[in-house]
Amino acid sequence: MALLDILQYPDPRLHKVAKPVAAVDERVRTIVADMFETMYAAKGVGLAATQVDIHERIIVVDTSEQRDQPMVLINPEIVRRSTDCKEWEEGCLSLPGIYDKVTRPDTIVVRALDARGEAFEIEADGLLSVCVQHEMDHLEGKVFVDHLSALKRNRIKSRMRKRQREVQPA
Ligand code: K1U
Ligand code: ZN
Repeated sequence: MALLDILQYPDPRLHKVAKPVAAVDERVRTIVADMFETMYAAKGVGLAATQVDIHERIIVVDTSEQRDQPMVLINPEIVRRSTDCKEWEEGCLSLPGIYDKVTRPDTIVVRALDARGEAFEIEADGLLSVCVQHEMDHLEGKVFVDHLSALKRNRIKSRMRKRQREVQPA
């Protein structure tokens, strides 16, 4: 297994649209294992392949308190979303320390392939629902700050750029 580098906003590669996985094989299972290692090490509850510069439709999540319920979603599709929406405070491993409120459908039904290539469907609510929607946005090249006003987004962009200059002086 390997720890992967997580792209930091505003890296333009975070805005690439991921391609469907053609076959769930050993190559894909290695990516999944590396993504779990990276997500757990970063103390995240989810990670999309886009964030580790792999532009394929792969998501890993674990929203359990014990961190013992890993879930893989390959080629995920939302087949149903509730009309009622809920506001949640979101974070992102590509924007460490930045949190803001985003409104999304409360409940979703998602269809995906697991790590064996078998199709499954889950109904998600609460943090799992928010997390899966946030990760599916990543696969579309969308970051949670894209849901905020341009004013807030530009402030966050400046903060991230300043932080990156301080870490890596030119
Ligand atoms: O995509 C990511 O960068 C992972 C992200 C998932 C997420 C968490 C919360 C709301 C929406 C999406 C994170 O894991 S952020 C960091 C985190 O560990 C966390 C934040 C809020 C609640 C629980 C965990
Ligand atoms: Zn994120």
